[in-house]
Amino acid sequence: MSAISSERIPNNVDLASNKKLQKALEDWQPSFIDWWKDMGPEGFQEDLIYLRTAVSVDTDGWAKFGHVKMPDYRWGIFLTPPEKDRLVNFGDLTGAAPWSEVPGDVRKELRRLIVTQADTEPASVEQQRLLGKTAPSLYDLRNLFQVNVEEGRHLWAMVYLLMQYFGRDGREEAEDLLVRRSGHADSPRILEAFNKPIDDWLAFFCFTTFTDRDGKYQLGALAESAFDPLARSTRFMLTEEAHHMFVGETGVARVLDRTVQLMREAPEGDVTARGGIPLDLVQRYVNEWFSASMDLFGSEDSSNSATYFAAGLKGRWDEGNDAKWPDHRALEGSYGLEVPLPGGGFERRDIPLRRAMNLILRDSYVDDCRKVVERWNRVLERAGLTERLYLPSDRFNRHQGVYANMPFDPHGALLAQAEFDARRDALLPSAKDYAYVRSLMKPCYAPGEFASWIAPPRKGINNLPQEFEYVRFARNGAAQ
Ligand code: BYC
Ligand code: FE
Ligand code: FE
Repeated sequence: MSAISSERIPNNVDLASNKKLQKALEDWQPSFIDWWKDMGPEGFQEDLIYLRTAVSVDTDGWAKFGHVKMPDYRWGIFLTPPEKDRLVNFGDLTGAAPWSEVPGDVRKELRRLIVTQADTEPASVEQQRLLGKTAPSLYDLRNLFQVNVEEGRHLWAMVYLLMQYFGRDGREEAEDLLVRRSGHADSPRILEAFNKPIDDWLAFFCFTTFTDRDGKYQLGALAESAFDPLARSTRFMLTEEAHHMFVGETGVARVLDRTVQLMREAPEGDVTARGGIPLDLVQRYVNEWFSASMDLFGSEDSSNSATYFAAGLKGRWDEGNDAKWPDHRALEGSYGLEVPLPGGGFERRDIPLRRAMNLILRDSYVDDCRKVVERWNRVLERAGLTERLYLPSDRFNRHQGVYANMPFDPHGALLAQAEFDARRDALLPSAKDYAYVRSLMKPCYAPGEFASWIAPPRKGINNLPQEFEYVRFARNGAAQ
């Protein structure tokens, strides 16, 4: 095992002079590497991947490109530079100085938020570990691995906080993060969406569009935290998140591009006859991953969220924007919501604002998702099609919150269970859909070539051409 150094672990947290932290990370690092080799991308650990590595937080340091083996990727620890005279800008502590240590009275809550955030990062790597075997191109293969190593770095970012600020129980949590497994019957990941399989690339693109975007909003809320190291750590993570969402959004757009092309070539024909993915199937995947990601915001009416907000742990998206949030304490006012009654029908509930913080954060997220769908629809519009994609209602297919486990249709109308069951396969991906999409998932590893079901990207990575060798296989013929 190599010792921790800034060469091995690029950092701006002065690791070299912090012996205790260094020791804790040195003890944890081999477990991380074992986990990565076991649960990271299967079959590509020896190959050279054209990756972007962050070696500092400066504009010219956070995106160094070069071919590296994934286990040699330098998972660094970075906080954005401290903001001079920063003040807490929401909750009971509005106007107070932020903390550089964890206060005893919110230690448990803070640890829990950090552990929950941390848990999603390795979970997503586990979910995606087999996708390399069916990559539609070297460009896509490289993007998958870029996302995977960065999620690994996000785990390091949270483990740093646990070890530096939470002592022994922080170290125990760090160990447990490498023990839980996505989808495991006895030891699953914490949040539901991170236990769902991602078995094909359409699911991967929907996940990176919708679930990584939950990451953006949760990280944005934590970036407001009164706990300054958490705020600065999540702020830097957000810079990497943009690429993950880019991979998702452009991935789906390229699927649409290809489908539209096939529809034009044979207007009467069925795109599946020519290896394309039909629009209604894409919609069902959108329905699945959008609704699963909505669940990640927790309940619409949540005393946890009120506690987090009041204590200064977790703010709103863009909390610093006074025009958008004139009242940073949010002690007054309420959020009206139509809540289903046990005996049938709905009642309007006025949720006190602080208890509605999950919902308020989720609204910012949904606005963002809507813009993505509008951009996807432009592909259809430009092709002269009348079909459009849409986001299902916030009531559809929910497993958390006030609409959980009720048979709503995508417009938000409550159906009889039997009717929902009869329509289910038109609303959510069916066994047949999965089988079809899987039948398309054949690897396409020749530089510059793309699988039948997806159009090439407009541009390569880092201004390189599409046919660049984004992955250099250690052995001819690649994945074993
Ligand atoms: N699944 O008041 P409630 C990312 C639990 S993604 C399972 O409704 P709360 C990434 C909840 O824990 C961003 N359980 O919710 C993306 C609670 O349990 P207890 C991840 C759930 O606590 C892609 C109970 O239900 N970051 O980074 O206000 C790739 C009632 O709680 C779920 C974070 O989530 C669920 N979906 O909010 C890689 C930020 N939802 O207390 C990475 C940190 C709720 O009854 N986490 N529960 O045992 C949080 O802020 C909050 O924990 C949540 C839940 C927003 C998730
Ligand atoms: Fe992440
Ligand atoms: Fe991400």
